[in-house]
Amino acid sequence: GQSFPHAGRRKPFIGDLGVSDPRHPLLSLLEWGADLGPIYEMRIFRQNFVFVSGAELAAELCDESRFCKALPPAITALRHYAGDGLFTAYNDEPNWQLAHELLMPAFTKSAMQSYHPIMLETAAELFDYWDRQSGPVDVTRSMTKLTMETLSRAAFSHDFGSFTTSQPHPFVGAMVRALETGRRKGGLLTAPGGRLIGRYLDRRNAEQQAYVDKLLDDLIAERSGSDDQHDLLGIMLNTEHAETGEKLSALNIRYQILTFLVAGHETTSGALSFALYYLSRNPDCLAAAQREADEILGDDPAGVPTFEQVPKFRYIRRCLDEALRIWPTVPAFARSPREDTTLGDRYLMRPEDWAVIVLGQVHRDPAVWEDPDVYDPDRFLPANVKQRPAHSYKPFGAGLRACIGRQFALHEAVLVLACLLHRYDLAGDPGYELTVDERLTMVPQDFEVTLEPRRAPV
Ligand code: MNH
Repeated sequence: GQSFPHAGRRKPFIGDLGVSDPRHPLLSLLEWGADLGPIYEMRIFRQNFVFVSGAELAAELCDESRFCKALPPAITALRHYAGDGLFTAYNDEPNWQLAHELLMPAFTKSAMQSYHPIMLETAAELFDYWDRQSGPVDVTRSMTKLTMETLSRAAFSHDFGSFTTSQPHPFVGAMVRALETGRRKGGLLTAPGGRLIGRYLDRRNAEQQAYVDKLLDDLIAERSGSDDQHDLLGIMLNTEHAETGEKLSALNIRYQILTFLVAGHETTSGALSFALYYLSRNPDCLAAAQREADEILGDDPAGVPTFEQVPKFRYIRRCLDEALRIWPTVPAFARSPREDTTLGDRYLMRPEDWAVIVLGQVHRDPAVWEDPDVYDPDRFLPANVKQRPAHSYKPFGAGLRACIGRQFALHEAVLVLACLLHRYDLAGDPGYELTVDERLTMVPQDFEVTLEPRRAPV
């Protein structure tokens, strides 16, 4: 007997379909659900979606003893591409446990040591690329080239040549289009005829997907038989489970690589881009971040941090944390109860139910965040973090199924911001109004900065 707040009049048959712009489902949700919190529902055809936007209910859903990851239609639709890879696997699928155990060591803080030189080299290539351009640079496009290169080099030692061509590598386009199809299919699954349209979309997309799959399968085949473990692919090919001796199959390795590429590049690119947007709008924060970069990196504008120095950019890290608060680039994740339970002492949930945590709303819940729309990196000073309730900030998800690439993303993003701010002064176009592009993740759209070298090389 629970009833959920709901806006406006629900239409017969299509339900709330009209309020959700299929090109921007999450962005239209942020608007539509703005005043409905902390829990509300949307019905699209026969499917009920329950959304949680309040920090208190979100914290309850993050309690791992009562709830676990759920895979709503938008994610199950991706299984066509990513199968039982880490992100799209069901909690009880054996390959999740196996891959999680084999790959955790490759994503620890100390494992970042081996990716550190790759991250530095890729950042240097981006700066060279910028130095050869004239005029303002498109921030998101640049950052996406950077994160795509870093990830493909760290994951399977492949260079897509992003900085030597003006166009992105065809693989990137094909991959993004394939996944875009998946996302659209996810929105259709509950519609009458949705499965049919979904199959049509898959057929139309089959060629793109075959190209992506073949490129990855060839890469995997090339490397099997060799015992080198210098990248993620090497680790996946050559590690076996300590007790059972099991290894990942070639097909599952392809799913994992595609997962890392997708989960790992646009997300980090968006985080970097939003941070640069807010820095360009907040001169005091920009000055403080540059001061920190200069203190640690010294006089040489081309100075780079050692591995051990990266965690010392405390202020720059806070700038990033705050950007991910206002614009979490993975905008939502879903949770299901392990057993029948009552959420918020009111809403009965069964294991087949799920609720979507809308991070963009939870991260701006006025009960937790003062002036939630104001960019203020000092919210992440340790003393302030300690005062907030647990689970009020979850850009990397929760529990066992939280982001495995968190350290990777943070190490890369802090390192790149530090080098960038040390090397350039940046100015955004004062007339630019932030528009957010919703792809698989959220990124700023058409945001440009003008870069000026800060001083002559020594
Ligand atoms: Mn990442 C899961 C956010 C960078 C690989 N990631 C998640 C989840 C969130 C998330 C949220 C949980 C989703 C859910 O519960 O359904 N990830 C991010 C953000 C960034 C990010 C905001 C960057 C900023 N992620 C990365 C990088 C990689 C990566 C970089 C890989 C190198 N993420 C993953 C994988 C999972 C995941 C793999 C699934 C983990 C699992 O379920 O076991």
